[in-house]
Amino acid sequence: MSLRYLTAGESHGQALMGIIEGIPAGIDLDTAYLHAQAKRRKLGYGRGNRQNIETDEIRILAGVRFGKTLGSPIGLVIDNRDWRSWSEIMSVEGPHDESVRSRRVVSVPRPGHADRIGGIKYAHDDMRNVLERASARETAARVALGSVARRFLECIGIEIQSRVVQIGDALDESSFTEVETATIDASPVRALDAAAAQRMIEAIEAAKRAGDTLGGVIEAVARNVPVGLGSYVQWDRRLEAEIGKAFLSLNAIKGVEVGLGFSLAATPGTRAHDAFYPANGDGSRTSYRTNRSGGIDGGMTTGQPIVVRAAMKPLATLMKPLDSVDVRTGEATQAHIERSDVCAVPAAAVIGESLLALVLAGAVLEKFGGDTIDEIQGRVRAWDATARGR
Ligand code: EPS
Repeated sequence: MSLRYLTAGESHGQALMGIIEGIPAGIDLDTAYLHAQAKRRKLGYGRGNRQNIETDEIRILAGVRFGKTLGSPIGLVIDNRDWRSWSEIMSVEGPHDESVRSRRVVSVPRPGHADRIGGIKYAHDDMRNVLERASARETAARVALGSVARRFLECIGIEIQSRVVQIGDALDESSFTEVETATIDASPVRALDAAAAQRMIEAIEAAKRAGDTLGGVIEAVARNVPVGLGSYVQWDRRLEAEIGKAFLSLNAIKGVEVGLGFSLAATPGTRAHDAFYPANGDGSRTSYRTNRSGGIDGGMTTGQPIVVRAAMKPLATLMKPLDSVDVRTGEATQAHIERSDVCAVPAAAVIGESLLALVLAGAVLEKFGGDTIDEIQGRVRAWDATARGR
């Protein structure tokens, strides 16, 4: 196992935590870098009030000394500022006052959320015990870990960006050309096309007025990825499988595609693949003119940009709630209303960057190994020269 990581923490608990092991020694890393990344996840039109409460500052508790990674596990903490309002309800030792136990109890599950099945599975009568961990607040920790992975990938020249392709039925049909990340971050919906952005904002406004929520499609791209990460030799080493798992692990994601993905199903073979052409001057023996595969063929990176899209369903917490059942009485009622976002698609896109970074960091370590960043940089350079000659 080259890279492993875990998160812990409840949405309104004291803090979120993450541990990542396998990051090589010798990488410059500080809290300012991580905080700059974490703040990007808070961007986006359609988020709720919670984003005004949290600062998502990341504390590095382990694995870094004098600004450099040690090669030991890196431990991170993000304090929940909202904990101040929840310290009794979410207390570890309490309740100190029995009346607290009944406060903010969730007994009516939200359709589409983890509430009902989580309550059955873990025998919780109060489904707050489920929603606190099922909450997408957890992604703050994943982005913290993903930002460590991103810092590692930067050291070998890999760059990762994201954008929003669709919110509700508002679609941005432009292609993901090279744009500064700051420009994309400046769009409240992470759309490249200004007219599409306006339509997305209007769609979110309309959903908000209707007590509704909206999903959409995100896209993450990794550029300058070495050829040959992943493998065809075993099912669980195919890079697309790893990417699919990572993206489907993100709250509310229901579909993932790489490259032209689902639309390839309706495309004839003569127009579905990326033909090879002779050298185009970058030192490689063959070149591409298209990237329909999204940078992966046979479970391995082709050296072209990796392009991943994921479909996010609308958030399950609705201000105009769906029909549900009170699990205490068995009676029909309306689902629980919890403060929430109208649309979190722009945030999901930023999180997608971290998910891709974590997958690629693992794949880089598997191919190039190494305990120090110097070793890995040397191997990547040597491999690049070898691969170009083939
Ligand atoms: C979330 C509900 C909202 C979101 C939260 C995810 O939180 P709250 O119930 O405190 O208003 O803001 O997302 C975050 C806090 C975050 O940092 O992304 C949910 O139920 O999943």
